Order: sequence, then C-alpha cells, then structure tokens
Amino acid sequence: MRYPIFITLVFIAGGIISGCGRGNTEESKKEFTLDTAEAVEFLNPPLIKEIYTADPSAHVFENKIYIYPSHDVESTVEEDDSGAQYNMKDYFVFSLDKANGQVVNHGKVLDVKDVKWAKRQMWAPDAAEKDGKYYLYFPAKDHEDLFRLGVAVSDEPTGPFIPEEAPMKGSFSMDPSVFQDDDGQYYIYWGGIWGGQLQKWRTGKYVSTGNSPYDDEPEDNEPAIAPQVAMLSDDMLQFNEAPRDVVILDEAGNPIKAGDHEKRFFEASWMHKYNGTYYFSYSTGDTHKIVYATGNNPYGPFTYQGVILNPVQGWTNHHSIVEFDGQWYIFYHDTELSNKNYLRNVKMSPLRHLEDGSIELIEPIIEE
Ligand code: FUB
Repeated sequence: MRYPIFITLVFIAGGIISGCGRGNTEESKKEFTLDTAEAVEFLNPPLIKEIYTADPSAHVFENKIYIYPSHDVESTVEEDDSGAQYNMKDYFVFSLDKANGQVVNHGKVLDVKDVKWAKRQMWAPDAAEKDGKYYLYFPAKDHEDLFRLGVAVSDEPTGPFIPEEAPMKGSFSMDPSVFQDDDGQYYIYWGGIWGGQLQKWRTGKYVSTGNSPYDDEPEDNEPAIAPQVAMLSDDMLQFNEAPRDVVILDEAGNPIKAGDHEKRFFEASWMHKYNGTYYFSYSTGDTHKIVYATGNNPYGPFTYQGVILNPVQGWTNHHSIVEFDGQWYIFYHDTELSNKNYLRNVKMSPLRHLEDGSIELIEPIIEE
C-alpha cells in the first residue's frame, strides 16, 4: 500500500478528480493538497465522531448491525510509503439497532499489547459468528515486521476478544474478511499489495528484493497479484487448506493485468452473495475506487463488472456490504472530520442491486 501524506482530492475548474501521484515532492504536495476554499458536500455523514474509525466491517448479529472498524490515531511514527503512519494499536466495536439509528460504542475490545505475536499496525479487521461464539480476525505486523493474520475469540459480539497465542498458521499480508456461505462453510479472503506486502509472497515465501514497497511487483503486462482465499477450519481458528489465488478476469476472460490500476486488486477484499451470485469487491488503491467482480462459487474466478463506490475524500477506500431488514448497505470511510489521510471516519449508505445483477454506482461526494 502506498499512502501519500496529503489529501488525494484536487479541485479543477469546479470539478473533483482523484490524484494518484506518489512522492513527497513540492509538485505532489500541490497535487494532494485539499483546497478547503471549495465547499465539499458529502453524500453521508460520519457515523462516529468521538474517535477516528476506518475500514468498517459490518455484520448483522442478534438482529443488530455491528461495526468492526480500524481505530485511527495520531502517531509519532514518521510517515512513509508503506503506511507506517497508520499505526493503530487497538480495536473498538460499535452497533446500531436500525439504519441511521444511534451508534452505540461498546468500547475497546482488543489491544496490541495483549497480542503476544504482534508488534504494531493493527489494520483492517473483520468478525464472524459461529455456534454462539464470535471471532475477530485482524492483521498486524509481527516482531519481524511481517504482516500476519490473527484471531481473537469472545462469547459476545461486543467482546472483549481473547487473542490466540500465535497468528494463523501460514498467514501473511493483511485485510482479512470472512464470508459464511449458505451451506454453513466459512471462507477467509485477504491480502493487500505495496505496504500490505502481498507482492513479496509470490513464491509462497517472503522474498523482498529491496526496501521499497513497490519492489517485487509483476511487470505491467503480467497478471496482477491475486488476493487470497482459504476455507476456514471447523474451529474458525486456522486455514483448512492451502491459500488459493482469487483470480479476477476481464470481460474477455483474461486475468486483469498488473498495469491496469483502474481494475486490479489492491486491498480491502469483501464477499457478499446476492441472488445466488458471489460478489467479490475490493479497493483499487492508487485509483481509489471500490470495484466488484462476480462468480458462481466462493473461490472464483470472478469476472470484473464495474465500480461500486467512486473515490472518497482521502487516499484509502475500504468498505463492507451487508443486508439488514431487507435493505443492502455499504459501509465505507473518508476523511471528512480530519482532512488527514490516516485519520478517517466511517459512514454508511444504501446500496442497490439492479435487475440485471449489476450494482448501482455510489458517488460519495456530491458535485455542485
Ligand atoms: O487502515 C489501514 C489500512 O488502510 C487498511 O488495512 C487498508 O485497507 C487501508 O484502508
């Protein structure tokens, strides 16, 4: 993941475009500076204002919507292109008993200091329920600075969650999300390139040819790095099989290429099922979109379909999709409250599946 320090929206002739420059040069500073003189009208208000929250994974448990977000904090760690400034240390849980109802803060449910194997960067989590137990899945860097996936368990959706002693065996990279299929089987999807390290696991082992998060990517004309999927074990604590590539195809049936930054997978995997079709959605990272691809089984391949959520204010775009009381919602984040890329706030918006199976595009910023 490459996370420029400056806000990604620039205003040109009254319009808004997303920037995707890379470095901390004078030119890119200009490109990434938000011109606050221009009024921005957001489609949805922040759901939580008392702390900064991001990467909202929403689920319906016990007839309520529970949100499992990242908890963004100010940090003394120097900002860099691998996202060190996203130096989160703990997780909180929130719930809503109706859409747009009051958000209840259930407090802190897990702290990095209670996770033996983890050193830093508690990034985007997810949660699942099985047989009355709740499982919080989270990525963090271990003591060798490699991202791993962890699990913590609770008897309640509100935690507190007790972490396992070690990360999930054979886990790597970040952004886990768990999907329960109609047959009761659970699958975990994960991965993220650049600062998320996925491109350094191409051989099945961690191989880093340089210190830059951009090293070890495929050439532009090669297939893009694939997100990962594995069935979960019955006890929900481990992979039940070797990780598999989630292959994403273009309309012609060819794997999306690494150079196709508008469509290739970057991070933020999410799976939902609608009318028997599997919808795999994800962030395109440096083009700042949430897009989706569909398939007929949980492993794929999936065929690219289009954009669900256009760029938000802020560099990252990360979402979840859930049905509650017969209505589908997308949960996402932006930087409305802070104007800083690494201090985000979560939001929700209705999401519509159209008759032809496509998803209606959501514009998170209303242009005047
Ligand atoms: O919150 C830290 C990272 O930013 C997440 O893991 C990514 O998906 C991006 O939103």
